[in-house]
Amino acid sequence: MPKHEKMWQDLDLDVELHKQLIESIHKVFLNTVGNQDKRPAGMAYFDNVLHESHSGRIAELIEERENGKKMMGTFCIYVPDEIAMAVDVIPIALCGGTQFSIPYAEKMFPRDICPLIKSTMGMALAKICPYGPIKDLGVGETTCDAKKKTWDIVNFHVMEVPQKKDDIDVKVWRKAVRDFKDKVEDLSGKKVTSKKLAETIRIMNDKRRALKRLNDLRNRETIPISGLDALVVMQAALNDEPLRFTRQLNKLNDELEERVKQNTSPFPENIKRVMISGCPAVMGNWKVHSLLEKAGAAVVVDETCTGTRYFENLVDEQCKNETDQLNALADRYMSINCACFSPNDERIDAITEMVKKYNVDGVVQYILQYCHGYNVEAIRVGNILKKTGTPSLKIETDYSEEDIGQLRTRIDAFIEQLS
Ligand code: BJ8
Repeated sequence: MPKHEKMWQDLDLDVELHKQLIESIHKVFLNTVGNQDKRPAGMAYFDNVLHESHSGRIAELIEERENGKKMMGTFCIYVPDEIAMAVDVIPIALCGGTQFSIPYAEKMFPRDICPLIKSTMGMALAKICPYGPIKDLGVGETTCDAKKKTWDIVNFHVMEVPQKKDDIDVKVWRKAVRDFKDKVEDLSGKKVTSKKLAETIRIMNDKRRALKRLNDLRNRETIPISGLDALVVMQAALNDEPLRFTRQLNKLNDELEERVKQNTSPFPENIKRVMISGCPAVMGNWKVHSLLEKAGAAVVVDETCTGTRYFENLVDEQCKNETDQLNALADRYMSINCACFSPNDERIDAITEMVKKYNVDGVVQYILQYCHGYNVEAIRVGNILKKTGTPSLKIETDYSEEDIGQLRTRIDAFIEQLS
């Protein structure tokens, strides 16, 4: 019996179907991430995080649970990991990025909801997600309609993310953060302390600092890493143990510094620099980054939740008591400019600044099919880019390979336009 098969059986997974899932993801990985040239050696670690996400990482989490920790599944970067970690609850993102599981979700869910939700729910319904059986708590949020209604079905704890950023909304969100603290305290039977919070805030800030360092390196004239590999790092960030992740990322960053000095890049000189802006691309989803870079562009920055929105803005580390720490946490998370906010001027301003900061030649607005928030906000984003003379392309797509030919043609034409 192959390694980990017994574990999957014990978790009551459909082992045969699970094998097909892994093969399917592996095939996509080889055709995208795996067939790039001049990859940094340090990427081997992050590739492995992806490969081990259903095996070694699950075994590790099971062991942690046996040692008294709890596990919490999340679906949005609005959930403040620091608070859970302060009471030994391990947060893991549950979002699915594979087409394989979508038909299983469509047996129950409407077809016309976003692939991220369908992919995740399909994995649970088809019994091929090992995280479902080992999670002690699921945490959702009120960011988009399809997610909100999904939580009612799967019985998640729901955090109220407001839709505006006025004073009253800040109060609502701070309360949601305090309620979340109560929830994880109940789950673990432990109390959040100011000392523990200070420790977990530092751990997560260090992780953000390392991710920012990676992003700054992508902004050099010699681009030392592909956008696709940077995406793999981001996807690993949502799954890996944070201290280990940060250590490995800093090692990779050191290697990238060296590559800049040696003028080593996966790209030719004067390549067109592109920013991706919009929806997250979670583990298993490498489609648009791969198409863009194969077509001859370099993705130098991602204005997404698998990009800058995940790591920008640190939590204030100077707060001296628990109340101030919780408010500082709430404030940092509320500065994430998700398209669920209205108005969302902060996101428009951030995009304008990033175009300049990263010296991008063009922006690709990446919209997951049926994500109405980002899709409608794309009009404002497109208008501001037009005003600043930045060429942009809006891509609305799912996880399937059906539209790859058509996307390739549009991307080729876009890159031609940048030249
Ligand atoms: S903070 S972007 S991670 S909600 S699931 S909104 S793609 S229709 S993921 Fe998100 Fe939090 Fe916002 Fe970021 Fe659209 Fe799909 Fe909804 Fe989605």
